[in-house]
Amino acid sequence: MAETAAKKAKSDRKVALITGITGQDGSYLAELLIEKGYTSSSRPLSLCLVNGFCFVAAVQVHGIIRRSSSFNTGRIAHLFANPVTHEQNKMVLHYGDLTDSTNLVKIVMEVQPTEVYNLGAMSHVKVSFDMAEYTGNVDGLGTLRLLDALRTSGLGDSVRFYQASTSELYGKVQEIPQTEKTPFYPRSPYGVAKLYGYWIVVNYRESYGMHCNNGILFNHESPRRGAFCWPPSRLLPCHLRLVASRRRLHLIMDGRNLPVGETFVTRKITRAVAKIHLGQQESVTLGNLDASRDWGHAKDYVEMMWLMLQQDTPDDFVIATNEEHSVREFVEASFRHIGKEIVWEGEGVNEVGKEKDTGIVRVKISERYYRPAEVERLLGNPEKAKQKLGWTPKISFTELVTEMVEADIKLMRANPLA
Ligand code: NDP
Ligand code: GDR
Repeated sequence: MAETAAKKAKSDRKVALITGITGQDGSYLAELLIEKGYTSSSRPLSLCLVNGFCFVAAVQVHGIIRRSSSFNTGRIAHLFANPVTHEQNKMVLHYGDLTDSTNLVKIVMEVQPTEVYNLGAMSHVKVSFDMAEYTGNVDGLGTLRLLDALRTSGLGDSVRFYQASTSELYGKVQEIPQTEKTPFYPRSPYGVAKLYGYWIVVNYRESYGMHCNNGILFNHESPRRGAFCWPPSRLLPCHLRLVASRRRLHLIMDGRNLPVGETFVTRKITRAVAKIHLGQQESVTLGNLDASRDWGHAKDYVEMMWLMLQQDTPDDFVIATNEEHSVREFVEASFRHIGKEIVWEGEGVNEVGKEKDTGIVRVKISERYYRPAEVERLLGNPEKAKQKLGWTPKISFTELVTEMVEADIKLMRANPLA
């Protein structure tokens, strides 16, 4: 009987390990999992009675963070500030890196996770053209390293694995909307690295019977979407130089001039809208306005990651809203929120700026933000996830834009240098 209780206790253990916990999705996922621990009982650590034996059902979230010369834990700092999370050891952080196999083995041996969420990645598509090898190493081989650490540590039979796959796998349009069956045609080193990640996950599922899942997530955003934050020192390997010219910052790498602070387009737009609204910025410069994306909210999408790992059978799922908007439409919706009308003046022409008091804003277009190869359209059909996981996104496009613009206005008002 003691053995049964011990077995049951082990199977009731819910110990999650998250790579990329400091990122947008990692932070929302950590919150969600900690919350789940609370909801299973009125107390975070629940006492369960099985076959007359009493044991503690451990619900814990572990995260892997990278050592960096400046703090990179801003998105999860509030979880430390929460005494329940902190004092009761509900969230534990480990230094590690997806490029370091021995460290990954050490962490999984120590943590003995029951669920692993592999969200760690060099996640910027345009940057992946500049850091192609590194991106392949982290996003592609990193996935293999983590899977293999779990298998060689003897956790292959018990652990459930979530891989952060991406709509970037579809790349060049083969079919609209994209489903789990649409052929892949990645268009960037990032997409190609993630393609390796996708297939190695399928391979470990088929070869070793591991509970490995791919979430093919379409773009999802939030006020926590990655943005340039001063100082950018952690972006600067020693062979890069940071120089200031004409009051702009540039990175000089291999003699090439890179703009500092690559950020994702939605957050770039909402930050600019906030700054323009507060009179802190004159204009915004963007790249390809015609690209279109299926944008959802990160909070909705992390719930699905968890749902995938609660299924008996592992599988791959498209997660999307099935609604498509161009970058131009995102810009329009954002400026509409602050009551500004946009004049699209001569795309490719750079001499534009804000016309004060007219309520009109003009947007600069620069080739600097174009990619060597573009993904023109992404629109996902999440029917399978709806049917099998009972999942539907709750936050609409307009609500997403509103939340992001409002959050950035609040942020910039409090700290114009943010
Ligand atoms: P972010 O860029 O916000 O976060 C990436 C995370 O990965 C950060 O915590 C970062 O750490 C960590 N990381 C980077 N390099 C390494 C490394 N070498 N070893 C360990 N960790 C590393 O991404 P998101 O939260 O937006 O996305 C999460 C995952 O989902 C990523 O894999 C992304 O490619 C994928 N994805 C994202 C989509 C989206 O629209 N957001 C859509 C589809 C897939 P640090 O803070 O130190 O930089
Ligand atoms: P994406 O997101 O490449 O889809 O990858 P991003 O927001 O960077 O670009 C979306 C589209 O907007 C166009 N664009 C610009 N993009 C940026 N970053 N900056 C600009 O100024 C700009 N102007 C126009 C781009 O060309 C592109 O077509 C995101 C990441 O989160 C990936 O990790 C994830 O896998 C995919 O979404 C799904």
